[in-house]
Amino acid sequence: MTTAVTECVLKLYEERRELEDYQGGVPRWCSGCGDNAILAAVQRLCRDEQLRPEKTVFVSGIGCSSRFPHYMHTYGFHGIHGRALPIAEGIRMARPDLTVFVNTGDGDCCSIGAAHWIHAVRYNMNMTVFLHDNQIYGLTKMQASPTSPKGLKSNTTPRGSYLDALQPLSVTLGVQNVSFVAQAVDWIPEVLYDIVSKAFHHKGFSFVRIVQRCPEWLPAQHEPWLHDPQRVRLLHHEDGLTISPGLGKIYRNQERHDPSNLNRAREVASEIDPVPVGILYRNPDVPCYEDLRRSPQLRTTALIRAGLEAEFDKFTVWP
Ligand SMILES: Cc1ncc(C[n+]2csc(CCOP(=O)(O)OP(=O)(O)O)c2C)c(N)n1
Ligand code: SF4
Ligand SMILES: [Mg+2]
Repeated sequence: MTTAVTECVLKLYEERRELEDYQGGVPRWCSGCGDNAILAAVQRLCRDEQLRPEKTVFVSGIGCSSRFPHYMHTYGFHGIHGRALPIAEGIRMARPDLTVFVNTGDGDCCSIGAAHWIHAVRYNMNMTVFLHDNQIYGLTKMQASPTSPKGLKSNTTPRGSYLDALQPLSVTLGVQNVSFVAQAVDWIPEVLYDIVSKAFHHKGFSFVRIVQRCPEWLPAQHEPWLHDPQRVRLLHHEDGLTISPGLGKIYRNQERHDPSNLNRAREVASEIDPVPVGILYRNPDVPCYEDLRRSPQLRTTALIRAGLEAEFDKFTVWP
């Protein structure tokens, strides 16, 4: 009997998982929403890496993009607006055996969650973070976000936004201990997948800004970039992206960029047109906070109980 059960469990682990095995509920995003392309790339990654759903968790805040965990057939935590990163950090500390992904919007990450973002970069915990940057608050129906372009008319900026847009790549690259920064656009699936995969394979805080279309509130915003391949500059390098011959024929605007060059990465980060796409920076040698902090002893139940008893004993009033 026991052997039969063991065989059954082993078979479950050995069975190859297909794309459908990672697909959760039917996405409720608008048609043409760039979130759909990001979901497709991430589900493909899970299939290609044969990630175990019960060992994988997607964490998000609040926003259209933050509905992501519902559409993955893995564990998920649809969190609190702006708090996806601290939730993910808690998971990393408590459950180092889990693979952690974060999906966060430009409002979620760069506005209400900005303080958490800065510190998460510095802590460099091992997780893959996707910033779905549609340059607007989508879910709450079109308020300007920190990454909205200057002059954008929205519900909160009827005369047009007054300030230059915040550049998420520049901010991230300015923080101590930054270890991986990349930029993708939702409309080039081949490159999007490649970047998602490179980010996943980096050990540390992998930050991927994805320029994401929101056809509902900003239908014209990305049209010029979409229709003119010259306005996309592909960054390539043997330690970064390699461009396939087919893609190279369409996207001829290319730059050889070494991802270990932080100063050049910072220059590239502030460019908007042409939009740079690729791995801007990677440093595999930055230590992860959870590795620095984790006790070398295993956190067994007995050890945890002994620690708690010792704490409680400090407050004992009876002799
Ligand atoms: C503490 C708190 N403040 C405000 C809100 C309202 N709210 C929900 S989503 C959102 C902005 C969403 O924008 P973004 O993060 O860019 O995600 P998108 O919908 O564009 O994917 C806001 C302001 C909230 N849910 N909680
Ligand atoms: S409102 Fe915009 S971001 Fe939200 S689902 Fe629709 S297209 Fe996507
Ligand atoms: Mg947004």
